[in-house]
This record gives sequence, C-alpha cells and structure tokens, in this order.
Amino acid sequence: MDALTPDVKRRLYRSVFRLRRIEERLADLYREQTMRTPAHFGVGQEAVASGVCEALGARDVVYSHHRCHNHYLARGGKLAGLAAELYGRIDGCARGRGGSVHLTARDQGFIVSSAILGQTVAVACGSALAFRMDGVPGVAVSFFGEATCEEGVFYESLNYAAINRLPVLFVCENNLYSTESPLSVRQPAGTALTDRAAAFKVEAHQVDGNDVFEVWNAARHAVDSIRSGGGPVFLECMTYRWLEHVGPKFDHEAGRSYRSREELDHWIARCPVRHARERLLAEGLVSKAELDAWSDAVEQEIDDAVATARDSAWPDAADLFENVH
Ligand SMILES: Cc1ncc(C[n+]2csc(CCOP(=O)(O)OP(=O)(O)O)c2C)c(N)n1
Ligand SMILES: [Mg+2]
Repeated sequence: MDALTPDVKRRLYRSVFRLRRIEERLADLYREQTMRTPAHFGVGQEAVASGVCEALGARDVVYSHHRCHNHYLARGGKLAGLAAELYGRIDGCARGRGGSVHLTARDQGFIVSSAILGQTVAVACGSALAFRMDGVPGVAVSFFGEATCEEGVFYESLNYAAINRLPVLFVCENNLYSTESPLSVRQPAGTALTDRAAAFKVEAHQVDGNDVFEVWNAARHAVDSIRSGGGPVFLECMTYRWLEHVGPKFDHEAGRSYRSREELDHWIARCPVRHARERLLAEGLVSKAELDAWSDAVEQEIDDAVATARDSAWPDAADLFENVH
C-alpha cells in the first residue's frame, strides 16, 4: 500500500487548494446571475473529495450527489466542462442540459451525479456488481451527504453490498445539516452513523473530514481492503459547508439564523486547506515561492475555463427533446 510520502502530501494540498479556489471563484461569478442553474457549492468540504479521489486507481468509478463539483474535479473532470455546464452551454460536460447537479466525466471515471438523495448509492452498487461479474478489480465509490442516511434506499444498498461483498466504498460527508435542518431534529440523540452501517456488517470508520491526509489514509486502507475482496466499507467524514445550502452566499449575508456565526467561525478555524498548507510548511515540504506558483497556475486555469465557457455556444433548441425518455 502507498505511504503518505512527501509527494502524496504535496499532491493532496494542491488538490484541496485547487478545489477551494475554483469553488470560491465560481461562487463569486454566480452572483452575477448569469449561471442559470441552482448550485450547491462545496467550500469547506474539499478534503473529502481530494482525499478519497487521490486514493483511487484509473479503473475505479465515482458517483456523487447534488453537492458534486468537488468530486467531479478531484476525480479529473475538466474544469472547462463544469464551467460551461453552469453557464448552460453546449461545451458543458452534460452538453448544457444538466446544470450543476448533473455532472459527468465518464472517461475520467466520474460516472454521474444526481440531485435525488440516495439514487446514485444504489447505482454505485450496480457498478460494483458489474465489476464483480466482469472479473474487473475496480472499486465503485458513492459520495453522499448524511441526509441520504435517512433514505430507505441507503439501507437496501448497504444490505445488498454486504451480502454480496461488493467492491463499494460508501463515503458519507457529514456536514451536520440537511438544507436548514440540523441532525438534532432528524436523528435520535446519540445516533452514530457508523453504528448503522456496522449493523449491516459493513466495516465503518469515522474520520476528520477536514484533514485531507487522514481522509486519504482511511480511503487508501479501505480501497485496498475492498479491492482484495474484503467487502464494502463505509467512511463517515465529519465536515462543514461554509456557504448557504444552495447558492453563493454565506447564511448570515442572507439573514438566515438556522445556524450561528460562531458555529461557522469554529469550522472556518478548522479550514481544511489552511490545515494542509500549514502542515506542508511545518514539515518543510513546500516553499512560499512554490505555493505562489501553484496559486498562479490555478487562477490562470480558472480564467481560461470561464472564458471558454462564456464563449461556448448555447445548445440548439431543436435538440431539446433528444435523450428525453
Ligand atoms: C429523495 C429526496 N428528498 C429530498 C430532496 C430535497 N433535498 C435536496 S438537497 C437536500 C439536503 C441534503 O442534505 P445532505 O444529504 O446532508 O447533503 P448536503 O446538502 O448537506 O451536502 C434535500 C433534503 C431530494 N433532493 N431528494
Ligand atoms: Mg448534510
């Protein structure tokens, strides 16, 4: 199994930093009201996507949910394809028909995201079954928020995966909220999601979802175990979304009070990007000049992708009913 070498640490930092800047810049642009799609930004949750996706191999496949930008990008989906999708253009990864919640990058192993909670969990199990039937040593990864653990299909999927020892990695991003509802009104006090998974005899671990190195380590162990026939694994990654549920604002900007500014500040103090950067600097694994160069490269990448997206044509209205079943 790979170790957490200096190269891996540098790669992980570059990944979380890139996701952060892309989401921040896209959220800023979203305020111009020219992206005609609802968008669930993943600012604050980057370490889960980066840590898991960096632990995967080329054959593995990834499924996601409505908060999918980080997963798509971390798996190798092209930024230009995401940007054009947000602007509803023909060069979007779903040809401008899907919007923010329906991303795809099949060639990179990011199969699809869907806004219907739980839907892609079952489909990921189908991919895992296909790997098994074809004798392919691939792993199917399902990313979802903790509210999916309140959907029946989640338990059917866990059960089916456990019985068949399917090569699935269930990755729950527990950011404590489902839209504006906290865990306390949705789950009995003392609930541990890892216990629920364990009840189905699925190996389950809770990790600090704001520590990209810890997420990577846990995902790496899980993927190795799954690939060698150990059966499915459930990872609960504790994290927090910084922005409103859907849209580019902070909740306090929008005058919402379902969670406090103090709570947000507590989590901002545990920023996954700063945490990774400080660790690299403390361990002497990166110079300030390199950090600046990486930053310049990301800003340029974003400038180019957004310019390309905005120059892209609109889909042809005559094709509107193509692929509609
Ligand atoms: C089956 C289903 N029920 C309800 C919704 C409405 N809905 C959209 S996002 C969301 C919150 C999901 O919370 P969570 O899964 O924790 O993800 P997060 O938004 O926190 O990342 C809800 C209830 C939906 N999309 N699908
Ligand atoms: Mg949530």
